[in-house]
Amino acid sequence: MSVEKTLSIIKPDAVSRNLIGEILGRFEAAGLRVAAGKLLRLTPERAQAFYAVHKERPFFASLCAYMSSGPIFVSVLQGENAIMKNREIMGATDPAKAAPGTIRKDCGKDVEQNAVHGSDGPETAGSEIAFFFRPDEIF
Ligand code: IDP
Ligand code: MG
Repeated sequence: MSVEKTLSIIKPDAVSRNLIGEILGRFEAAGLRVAAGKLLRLTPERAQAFYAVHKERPFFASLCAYMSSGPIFVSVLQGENAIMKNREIMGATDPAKAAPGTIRKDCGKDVEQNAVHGSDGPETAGSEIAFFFRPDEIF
């Protein structure tokens, strides 16, 4: 194991329900540290660029509309094994299938509006962090 950085997004459904503190608290309680963070709103074009890997999926247009529908809180989480640890704390993509105690189980609305995003591997973590943060914004 090693100290890693990963990108986390608190999605519009969770920001609108006032869950930023609740969700960041869960990351901190699990030993992850917030190394960068900001509230912003994606344009539809920026959302399409962020989710380009999914552009052939049937839910792509709806996903990008949703992700640009309101503010999101983006952060860099740092810690031992941060990428997989974050995925475990988030839970499965579909809140209905996510394990008890996970963020998506407790805070997600449905398979699309599932409260949080987290990078799925070292390469995506690097590119997703660079999508939102300059090096001097990361501590
Ligand atoms: P992940 O966020 O758990 O990595 P991905 O398969 O990468 O899941 O999907 C990216 C995002 O697209 C999901 O978090 C969710 O918001 C949305 N999504 C995934 N599958 C579906 C679906 O079947 N219907 C609607 N939206 C979906
Ligand atoms: Mg994914």
